[in-house]
Amino acid sequence: MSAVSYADVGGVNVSTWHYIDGARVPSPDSFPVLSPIDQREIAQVASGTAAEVSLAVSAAEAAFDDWAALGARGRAEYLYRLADLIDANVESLAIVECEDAGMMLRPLRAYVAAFGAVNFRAFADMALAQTETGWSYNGSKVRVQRMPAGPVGIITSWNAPIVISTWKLAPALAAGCTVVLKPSEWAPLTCSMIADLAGEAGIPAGVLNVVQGLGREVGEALAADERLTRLSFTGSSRTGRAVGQTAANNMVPCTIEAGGKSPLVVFADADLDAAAKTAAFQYDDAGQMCIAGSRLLVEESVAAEFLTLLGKHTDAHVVGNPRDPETTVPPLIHPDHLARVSGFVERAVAQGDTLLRGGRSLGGLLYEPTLIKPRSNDAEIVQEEVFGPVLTIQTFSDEDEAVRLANSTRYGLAGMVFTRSADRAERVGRAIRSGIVWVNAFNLRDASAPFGGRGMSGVGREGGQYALDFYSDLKALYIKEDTTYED
Ligand code: TXE
Repeated sequence: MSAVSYADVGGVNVSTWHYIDGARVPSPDSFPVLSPIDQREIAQVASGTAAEVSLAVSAAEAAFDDWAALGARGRAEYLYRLADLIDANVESLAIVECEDAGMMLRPLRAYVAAFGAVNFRAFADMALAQTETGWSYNGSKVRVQRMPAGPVGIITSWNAPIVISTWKLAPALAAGCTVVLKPSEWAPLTCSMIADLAGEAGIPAGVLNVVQGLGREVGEALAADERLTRLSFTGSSRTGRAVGQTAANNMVPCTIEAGGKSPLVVFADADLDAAAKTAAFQYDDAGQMCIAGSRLLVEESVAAEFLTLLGKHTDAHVVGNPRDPETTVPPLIHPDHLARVSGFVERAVAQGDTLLRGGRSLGGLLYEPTLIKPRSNDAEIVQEEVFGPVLTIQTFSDEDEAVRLANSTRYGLAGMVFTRSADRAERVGRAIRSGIVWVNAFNLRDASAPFGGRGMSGVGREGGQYALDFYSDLKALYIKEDTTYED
């Protein structure tokens, strides 16, 4: 690979080598990173192999005992410093995430990039607040202890790299684990910046390692490394399955966060304008959100009115360059992904679904906000995750049918319900089978709450104590209270 170990991305220098044992490490080969904005090559990034993965896992293994021994208080000092450094570098992180992942610069600057800091502070605080429980049992004291699990592997996706990587890194590090992170090859650059900030925060060498490269090479080697004690994955259901199988082979607990096909259910008694506004918001980030409510389910009696309101809010979207503050629908991540998204729409039309709006590429990787009325609930466009600015709309006649449709896919990450009835909110909120339900809201995220899905949406829960427990081994320690031992 080239001797140049950094790329100039929008005026920000980003290291393109791996970060292993506190140092930058090259590989013989590299892969190109294209900006979704104009498909220009913005970096050549070190393309790792099993050799670099092995080096990184060795470093994480060697660093583990000292990091674990620091305790929650000692680790929190480092994590707070890292959070402060992320805050101090929000502008650079925002610029690079915009160029690299095509995410909108305005929200990145305003709050999205800062989520990295929010995550490190929140999980450091939660780890500090943990207390050991204990009680007397049969002449002994039993105590439940949390032991950091060991070195862990984290594999992340291209959408929202800062938010998703720190959402996993923060609880792992706060719990006392050391980490090898493999970012997505389609948007690997801000994870590299976070590694540098971790170094600047003084986090000891080997505690946080980043190996860049392709899924088939680095992802597979990382998942298969038997020295890892946990695997945490965000990406497609298909890869999630493969990672889960490898984890099962090694008897390693894993969390898999694999997107969804979440319902957004609108009852006739809802604030229809608010519901339509939230429905149109699902086109934000070009629909590349795992929690997107991409299936609109609307009570028949208000469907016409809802469609008009949805049209009004969709008209307000600006499809364009994510650097432009007015843009709300940025480009899709990659030409392959554009082909995938438009393929879904073309097949839907060919199979007899009705295109109500959009359905065209707008040049580059831009794609129109698209609305489809499927011919049946079995249609591919209803059942499969598109991960683009494509929504379907279906109607229902009563609450039972709404719940049946809401629960009719293999996924189960999120659900949204719009109603003014508190009783219905309770009933339908409970009946929707998914990891999260928002009533009259969308994307409220408390770091203390569980996050994750069922079925093809994944395995396990992230967030709060659930994440800290995942990265810990629970131990029941019995110590006899009476010290006079019999023999
Ligand atoms: O996912 P992949 P991609 C969905 C969405 C999208 C589709 C494909 O529908 O269109 O997934 O996205 C690494 N062993 N979501 O291609 O391939 C890979 O390098 C180990 C949902 O990005 O699953 C990357 O780092 N690792 C979603 C990560 O896995 C492997 C987020 C995810 O890649 C590997 C993104 C292998 N064999 C996409 N192959 C969400 N849940 O939010 C690849 N990887």
